[in-house]
Amino acid sequence: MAAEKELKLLGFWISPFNIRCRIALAEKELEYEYKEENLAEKSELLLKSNPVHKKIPVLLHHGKPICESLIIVQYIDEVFPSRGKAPLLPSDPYARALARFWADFIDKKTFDCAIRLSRLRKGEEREETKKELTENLRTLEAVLGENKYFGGEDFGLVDIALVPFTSWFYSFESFADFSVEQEFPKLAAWGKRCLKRESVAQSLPDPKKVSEFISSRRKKLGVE
Ligand code: GS8
Repeated sequence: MAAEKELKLLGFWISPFNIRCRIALAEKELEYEYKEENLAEKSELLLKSNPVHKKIPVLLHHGKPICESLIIVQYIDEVFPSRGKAPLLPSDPYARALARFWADFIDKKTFDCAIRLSRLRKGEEREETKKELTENLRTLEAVLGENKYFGGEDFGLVDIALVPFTSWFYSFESFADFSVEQEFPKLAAWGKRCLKRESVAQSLPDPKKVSEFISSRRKKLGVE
């Protein structure tokens, strides 16, 4: 299909934001060209496509750039509504608004907090950030409840927003001394359920590689 050949993703392997886009494209069974960026020396194409933030991921559709991972996932869902097993967003406007609210919460309250935590050494600030992260994960665990996925029976936007984070769970044990398995059994089980989907399994990096990457960054920052 011509439209599919016109999809190109600029990304970086470990980026949870990039992984979101890869999962959405895989859920829709779309073919695309993937270009791994060197973030220390960004390509002209990346700088031209995302001149505001100069960040990956960027999806190019017929050469037109779309930036910001959650916007990219929603764009893919809107442009290819009939592809894949089910839409990534529900049709009911209220349910859509809720999905967008929780995806935004994941960005602002979970990822941001985890990234900050990964840059801290042991001490008071680390304990406070860890507390903040665990409270936010507790909120998400309550939102998930007994559901299969965040939206109920169908895998969708909120799952895609959060699932790249599961490959960080292993690293928390080494740099933040806490076990997601023990503290958040529902989230841990949900993560394993998501991993059974081909789209997720083929997109998530090996948690040990993520841990090595985070550890080498911590060493560079002098916090390990
Ligand atoms: C975040 C993208 C981002 O942080 C999104 O797409 O959802 N809100 C955006 N991209 C990072 C890599 S992942 O840590 C990036 O491109 N960084 C390069 C830089 O800051 O120079």
